[in-house]
Amino acid sequence: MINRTLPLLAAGLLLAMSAHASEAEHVRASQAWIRVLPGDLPAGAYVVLENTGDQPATLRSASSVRYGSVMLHKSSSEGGVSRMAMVESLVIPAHGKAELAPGGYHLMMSKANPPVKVGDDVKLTLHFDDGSTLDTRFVTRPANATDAGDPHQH
Ligand SMILES: [Cu+2]
Repeated sequence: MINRTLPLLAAGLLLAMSAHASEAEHVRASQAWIRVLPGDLPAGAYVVLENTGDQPATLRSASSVRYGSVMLHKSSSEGGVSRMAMVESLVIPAHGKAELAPGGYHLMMSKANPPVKVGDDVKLTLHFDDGSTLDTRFVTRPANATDAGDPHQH
């Protein structure tokens, strides 16, 4: 049973993958930045993801050689208390966008090695549901930064 179905399954997956362009190919990342906090405190990463494709794209995770741990989180505020929860994925609707921003979705990064300083450029690799990836350059900003602005205009 297993011997017969596995090759068929693999062939089906290959067919499905070649029929559509990958999710990452349709996603544009902009305003990517990291809020660097002092010491070993985890840093939040924020980015606007735009999906130019006809199918939704699903962000699953991210990774970086500079951080030992990168997690997808969502902040929320209930009765004046702000909290964070891990989330499994973030859907970027077809011809729509999803925003990772302070107070909402963000990537929470810790175990920086070597430590990341304000002014460093950090490359993150965004991983999508279909296995495709998007390398994105994030600029680092100080703890008191509140939104992305456009760092290239200053
Ligand atoms: Cu977090």
